[in-house]
Amino acid sequence: VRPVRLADYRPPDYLVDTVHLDIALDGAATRVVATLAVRPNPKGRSGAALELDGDALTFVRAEIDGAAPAPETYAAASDGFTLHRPPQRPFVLTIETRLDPASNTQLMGLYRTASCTCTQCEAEGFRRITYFLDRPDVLAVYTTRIEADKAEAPVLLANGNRIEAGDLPGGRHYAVWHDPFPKPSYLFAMVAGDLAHVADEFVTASGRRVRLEIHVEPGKEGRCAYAMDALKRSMRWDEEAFGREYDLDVFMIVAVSDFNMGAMENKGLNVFNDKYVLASPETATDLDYANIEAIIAHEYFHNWTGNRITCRDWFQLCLKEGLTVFRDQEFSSDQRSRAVKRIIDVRNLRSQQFAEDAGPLAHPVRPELYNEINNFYTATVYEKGAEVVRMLKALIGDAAFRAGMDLYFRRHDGEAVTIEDFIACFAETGGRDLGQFMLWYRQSGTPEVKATGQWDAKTRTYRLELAQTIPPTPGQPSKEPMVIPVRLGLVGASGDLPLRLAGRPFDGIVALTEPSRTYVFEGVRERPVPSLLRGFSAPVKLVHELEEADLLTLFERDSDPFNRWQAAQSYATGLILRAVRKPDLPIDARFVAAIGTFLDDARRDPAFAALTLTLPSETDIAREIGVNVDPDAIFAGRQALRGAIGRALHGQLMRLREELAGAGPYSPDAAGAGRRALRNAALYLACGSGRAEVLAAVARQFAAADNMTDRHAALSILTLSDVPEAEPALQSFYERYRDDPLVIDKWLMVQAQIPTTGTLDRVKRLMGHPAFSIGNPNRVRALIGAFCSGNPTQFNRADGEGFRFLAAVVLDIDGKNPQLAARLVSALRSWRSLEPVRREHAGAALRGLAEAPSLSRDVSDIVGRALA
Ligand code: BAL
Ligand code: ZN
Repeated sequence: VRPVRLADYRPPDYLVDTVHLDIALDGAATRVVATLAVRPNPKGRSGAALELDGDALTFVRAEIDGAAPAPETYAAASDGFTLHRPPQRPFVLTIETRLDPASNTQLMGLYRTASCTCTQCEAEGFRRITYFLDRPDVLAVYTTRIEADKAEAPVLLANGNRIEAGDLPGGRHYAVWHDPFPKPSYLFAMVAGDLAHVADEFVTASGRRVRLEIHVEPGKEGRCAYAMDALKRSMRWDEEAFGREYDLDVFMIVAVSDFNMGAMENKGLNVFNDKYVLASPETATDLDYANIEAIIAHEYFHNWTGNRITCRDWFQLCLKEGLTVFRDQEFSSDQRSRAVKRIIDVRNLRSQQFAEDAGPLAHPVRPELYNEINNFYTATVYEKGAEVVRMLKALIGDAAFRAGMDLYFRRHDGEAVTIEDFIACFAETGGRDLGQFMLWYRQSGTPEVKATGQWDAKTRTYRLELAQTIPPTPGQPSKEPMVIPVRLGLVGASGDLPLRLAGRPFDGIVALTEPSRTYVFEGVRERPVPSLLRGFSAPVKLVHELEEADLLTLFERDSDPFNRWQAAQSYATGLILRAVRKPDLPIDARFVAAIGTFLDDARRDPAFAALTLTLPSETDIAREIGVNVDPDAIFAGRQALRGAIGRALHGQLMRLREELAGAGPYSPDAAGAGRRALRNAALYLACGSGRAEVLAAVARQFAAADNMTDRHAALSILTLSDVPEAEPALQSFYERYRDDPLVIDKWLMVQAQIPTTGTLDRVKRLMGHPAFSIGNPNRVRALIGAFCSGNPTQFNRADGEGFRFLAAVVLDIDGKNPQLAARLVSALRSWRSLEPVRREHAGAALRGLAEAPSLSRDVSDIVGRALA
């Protein structure tokens, strides 16, 4: 396969102004007639052939301006349609193709899911529906006519506004939709099926009435209320925070049960994985609710950042994704707690993106080359992409950032643009050169910032040296220094010290632009503890020389909540690392005592306290160790800390849990979720004591819970603790929710994560369970994804069985759904950091995959890069 390179970008030779699609659903003989108004692009090559993309298409016929072209003037194959010498004037090209949505197991293009026939086009699925210039810089106005059997598909939806509908002979009917906003083909969508819906209305700031509809499988209408509420809050927020109004008469969401991604922002017709729409207290956890809120917002926000202004080419994916993640993070911060949201996002960034950036799959936020674009919907493009926008805002300030966004919307509305276009807006409003800042888009790898500080009592100065290094990554052996915003303060005996830097009051942030630099803070009257990278102001690894006593100072006194949390995490990480290296040493009692003191005050901010009580994960510790990782030793080290806390503090933890017991019915709001999170974090730690009365309390919570958050937390504690109470709980959970696939996913997931040797056999057994289906991405991710990415000791078994299992499953799935298969392989992205025996097994599994015949481009790309 020839890679696609950013450097090779050329404007299209032809443009398409309008697209009329006539889609007649008829089982395996579904007919698509596309009528395209084509014209030569003045910026393209004059006289060039018109080469339309296609993928697995069955060609029926073509017409140019209403007449059949001579056979020698064109070529039609399943993977493309070429017009050798197209007219050098505007012309109308009509092409008919035939499809069978039911046999489309890739879930790209037009496919069947339980309740409907639907589409997924991003990134390159439109070419599986009809031949097209399937690239984001070809923007057209779409009119879509859908025809189907009325009984089978009473609901017919497409982008835009519905302009016509009616009955047809033979029990059929049709609808015509028109989207006035020019869009790239990846934003096309249609849905036809037997769907129920809930409707609402939103009045925009300028008084436009917008009809809101959420379409779901009949019977699921009662689970849409939270998604609808989140949608309305998102619409209001985007008006208030960014001045962005919605622009069509209707905004629709369709929830489907077979979906490769979380959701898709098609213009006016978002298609969602049902997991991120449907919720009720009995079936969804607080985390599910928070995810629904964030993803509903994310897809809605794409209407401006992605749809109205889109990407010139797929290398610019972060232009819409990084920015839109930033926007949804800000939304959730405003709706909930900013500090808590930041900690959750940084935890996720470190566990996903830092891991990606440290291994063979590392790539820049804006890659310069790809074999398969589907493999670049990554934590780096999304999450690091969002961090880059956050740094931009920190560097130029809130007002210039908002002005830059306004300018971006004004200048580029209706266009397909690049990161350079985006950044130019902020260079203008911020009045500064952002050339060095662009390195954040070009250089991969997590920069390391080393901090060394010295207080001079005589001169009352504190010298802080910051030095940056960026590790080599695939294709980038050496790096240039980046611009790194470091928010910081100095903490003294009674909190933050007032500071001066270079004779002026210090505004709290420095921008490190050189390999290293020393800052001399003046007027520092006592020995301070530096609080660096407050709010996690840059996606870097901070290396400092703080001792445990300093960490305790920050934990207790830092004005920055992120760094209070970070201090506790760093302390706990150090203790676990020590326990991994010297399992016989007792756990440091000072930390346990500090946690005890913290518990006394934990009620003040339960959500924050819950995060503080959440120990660093096994993957966090593995990342910290970096080389020769032994997941069993890490598990044991982490358990040692959990056990020490549980044994010392179980009484206090259980009392806190009692005091926080809910009053009144379940509500998914942030305050209620925070209380439940703290209660369950306390229960998990207390259970580390192994005491019978704690275990009994977990079992009672499982049985008596009035909401899924508490029931699921209890089940998870039981299964993770490998106690006899786990089996009956699993059994009863299954009986209770057997007809609810999204809840059964939780049942599959907790079992896949049991950290004991029988789990691989259990996972294999569950693959034969009637609740499991290898064709459904949610089921596969819940069972196989959770095992491979969420069970470090059992996936990374020293005998290599976990890796061999993954390879076999990937081969099986690859024949049906390459995108899903490729996602699973990325569980091996850190394989080189394992200790030699496991590393050898993991490498062998990857090499076995590489040698398999007829591997998809998706899987062979990941495997090839992982082995390179
Ligand atoms: N554009 C793919 C799904 C999302 O990021 O919204
Ligand atoms: Zn997105």
